[in-house]
Amino acid sequence: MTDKDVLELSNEITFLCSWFCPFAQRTWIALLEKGLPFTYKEVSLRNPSTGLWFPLQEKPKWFTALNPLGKVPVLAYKDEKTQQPHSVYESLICNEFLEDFAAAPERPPLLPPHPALRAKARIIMDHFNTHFVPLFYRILIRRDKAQQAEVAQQLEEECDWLEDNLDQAGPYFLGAEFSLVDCALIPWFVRGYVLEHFRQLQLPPQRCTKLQRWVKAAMERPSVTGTFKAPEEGTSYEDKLLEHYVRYADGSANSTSAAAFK
Ligand SMILES: N[C@@H](CCC(=O)N[C@@H](CS)C(=O)NCC(=O)O)C(=O)O
Repeated sequence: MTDKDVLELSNEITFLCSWFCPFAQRTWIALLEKGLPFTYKEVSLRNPSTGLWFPLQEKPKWFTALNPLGKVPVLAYKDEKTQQPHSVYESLICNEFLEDFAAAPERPPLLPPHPALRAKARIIMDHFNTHFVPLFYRILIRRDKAQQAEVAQQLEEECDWLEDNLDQAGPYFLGAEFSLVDCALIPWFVRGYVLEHFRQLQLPPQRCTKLQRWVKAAMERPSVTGTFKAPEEGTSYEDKLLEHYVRYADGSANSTSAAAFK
């Protein structure tokens, strides 16, 4: 991290990300789908010597100036006409911003045109955020086997909810076109093997056949595979992610997600 108090912004979007973060991955995928030029900037959220997450007051000022919550993702840029600096944070809001910002005929839309279908997309993303996401962390954080089994069942029930809301024909969540819903949900299925490794839980369950087809199709999308970047050259993304989640699974994670989803 730089000690400078201000991050110099340009007219091109600067994307603040941490390679392991599923929330930031949502926005990374949307950026790649839109084909927008952007500068990737890795933010180090954990102290490399202790492995512990930096508390808010120890994060660099340039970073908290762009997001007072001290979290990734952040999109920051200077308006071309006015030269006013802007920053946007919270992954789902970043993605909606990109949809508005890059609304041009040559950029693929990531929401359907019909207002009711756009609303449905938002209902699915909101439901996933408030139901599935906390359970993903909770099953890793819980130490007690009976509690883990209870959360596993809740996660499977959430998959049933997704299955019921998935388009019949697919292959993407809302149908033939890849959308913000795919961007918002797929990062947690990219991490499916993490739950299998630490909790022997296979998601989606066998019975969710549409969801399984969706995971496969979305995981083959270049915008999704384009985000599978290990932090160091020559290391495996999958192995590094497993290392990252050890701290949740052994109870030593001090991140805000670990605290929020206990
Ligand atoms: N609700 C936020 C969550 C973002 C988030 O929790 N990001 C994590 C990294 S995966 C973070 O920056 N954590 C910093 C911290 O907890 O100090 C969003 O959707 O963008």
